Amino acid sequence: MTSSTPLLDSIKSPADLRKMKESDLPQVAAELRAETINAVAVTGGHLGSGLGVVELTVAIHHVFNTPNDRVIWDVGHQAYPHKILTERRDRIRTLRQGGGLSGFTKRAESEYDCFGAAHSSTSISAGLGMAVARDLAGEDRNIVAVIGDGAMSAGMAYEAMNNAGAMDSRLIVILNDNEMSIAPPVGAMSSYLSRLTSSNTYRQIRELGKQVAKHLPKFMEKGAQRAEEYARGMLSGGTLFEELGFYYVGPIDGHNMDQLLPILKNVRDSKVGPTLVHVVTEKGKGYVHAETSADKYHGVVKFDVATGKQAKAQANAPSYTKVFGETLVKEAEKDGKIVGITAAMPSGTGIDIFAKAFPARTFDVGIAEQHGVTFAAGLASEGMKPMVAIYSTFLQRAYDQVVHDVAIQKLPVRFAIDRAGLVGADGPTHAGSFDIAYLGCLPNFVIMAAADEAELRHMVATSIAIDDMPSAFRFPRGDGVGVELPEMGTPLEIGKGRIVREGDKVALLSLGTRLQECLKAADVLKSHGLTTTVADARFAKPVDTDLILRLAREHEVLIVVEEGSIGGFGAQVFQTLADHGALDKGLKVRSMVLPDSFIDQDSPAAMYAKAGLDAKGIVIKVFEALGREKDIGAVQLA
Ligand SMILES: Cc1ncc(C[n+]2csc(CCOP(=O)(O)OP(=O)(O)O)c2C)c(N)n1
Repeated sequence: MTSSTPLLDSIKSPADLRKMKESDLPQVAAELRAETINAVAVTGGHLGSGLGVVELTVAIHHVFNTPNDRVIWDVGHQAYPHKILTERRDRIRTLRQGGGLSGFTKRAESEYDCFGAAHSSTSISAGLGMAVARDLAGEDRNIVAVIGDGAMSAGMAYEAMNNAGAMDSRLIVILNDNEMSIAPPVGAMSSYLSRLTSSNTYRQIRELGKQVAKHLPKFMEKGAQRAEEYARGMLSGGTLFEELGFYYVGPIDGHNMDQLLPILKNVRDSKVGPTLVHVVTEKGKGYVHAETSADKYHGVVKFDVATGKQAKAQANAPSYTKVFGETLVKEAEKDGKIVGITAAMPSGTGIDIFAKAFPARTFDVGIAEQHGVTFAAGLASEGMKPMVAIYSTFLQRAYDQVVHDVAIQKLPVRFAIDRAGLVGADGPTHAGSFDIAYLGCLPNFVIMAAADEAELRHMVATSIAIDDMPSAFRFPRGDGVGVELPEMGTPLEIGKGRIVREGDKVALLSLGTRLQECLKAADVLKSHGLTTTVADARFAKPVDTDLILRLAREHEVLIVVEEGSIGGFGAQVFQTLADHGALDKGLKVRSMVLPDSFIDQDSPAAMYAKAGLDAKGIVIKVFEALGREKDIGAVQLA
């Protein structure tokens, strides 16, 4: 029965939810779903994943004693309903905004977020660590890891299950199976889960859901363990998980409280070793526009709740991602050896564009960055030309594969590094801050950064042409600057930068898309009587030694600008200057990099301003280097 007073209003924390009658929980779920939709309509963000776990979220917080019981949300992008129930409803419309709630789970934000995430497939490992810590401390609490079927395609999840099964530690893993990653999931594991859920036994449990609910509590009186065995016996399957040492329960309907509540209670009380509850949900559940969209509204910008229409920002230029995808198609039309690889991010990386043109030459390996890189190395070892299209932040996960399988063997794997630099609303977990530093220190690597979309086109061509060692080119999230695109890219001379504007007092050496800000800064400096050379380094490795030394020789001040962490291009330039004695002659040299801190989510402009990596910041840096601090107040740029 539904009541007309919003029940959600009476829930300040999960403790209130736990006092409620089970029969009220479907209404709580309905209100929570509406609140999630209304909030994301104004903030944008991940929607479909959260809508799919609304009932599960309510059931978990009702059955488990959070925050003492630990609940870990894998990736954390589905945790908006969890945030609403855990004392953050009043701030839910600040999601992903500057100063607001993170779009993922974050330890610093709430005691209910016991583990921070955003990169996938970490929850079982973290949960096992917590379970072992509990056991060593002689404590008694439940540890619940909720992981999606997409996240289950990553090796780390299996490493964790393998370890958990052997340790027999008490850990509950809830597999949230919605048959979707961002794109439809891929791989044998995904087919295995489909077989489990489409088997007769699953159809049977759907019909028998009510009966299970009636029976299980009664069994519990006799012994919770027996009840579990009953459910398990009825729903034979999950052999793979059982072989790994997990006690498998399911599959159950994740939108049906009559199934969720008794089974979660039994699992909570049965105190057996590691348990996997296989819950079947629908991504985007309960919001028709999400349910009927191809990606189930995985990620959305602001939208109109009634029509589901998303607010499209007016773009002045194609996105870098699109330019990359289209350029790769053009190159692949000429060269049959080019293949494209993505780790579960076909649309995010532009590989979907390539896949349309060359389906047989496209490989989505699942959320498996490590495998993806070594798979590419294998392809390269046989003479293919693999292009690994990947976000800077996710390539971090495959670092040893880059070093050991690619660089040491000097295999010509190409890396198209998207989302290089600050990314705005997704915050520090998704910022591409470190790739220049972590690749720049490796021998046998060519590393480029595109200053605009035409440069990107040339860099794709350059990396295809480099066939005797690995290469990478980085480019940011978002739209290009609107320059004219050449029909085809032309391979660049390796290790050579270019002068974009000539001056004689100040030199700005830029790597990547901060070039536009350097040009703006040069205009301002000119109005202060400082003529400025602006150079685009193009290559972070090998650096253009001649260019660097010339800039040092012919200017009083040299500022190196990049959108990356310390230890990146600036460090290479300093090393070059030092090794050639160019620092001994009074040159005023400064580097501008991202601050040595993790910058919280905000608008990109605000993040750049905070990092000082905009035109204003560059001008200030020049004045400081020249000892003209008194001029800083007159800098007019926003
Ligand atoms: C290591 C890593 N690679 C890629 C991603 C990008 N990503 C975010 S969510 C997601 C899909 C996750 O699918 P699933 O676990 O099934 O959750 P669902 O969104 O379907 O609820 C991907 C690929 C990521 N977060 N982490």
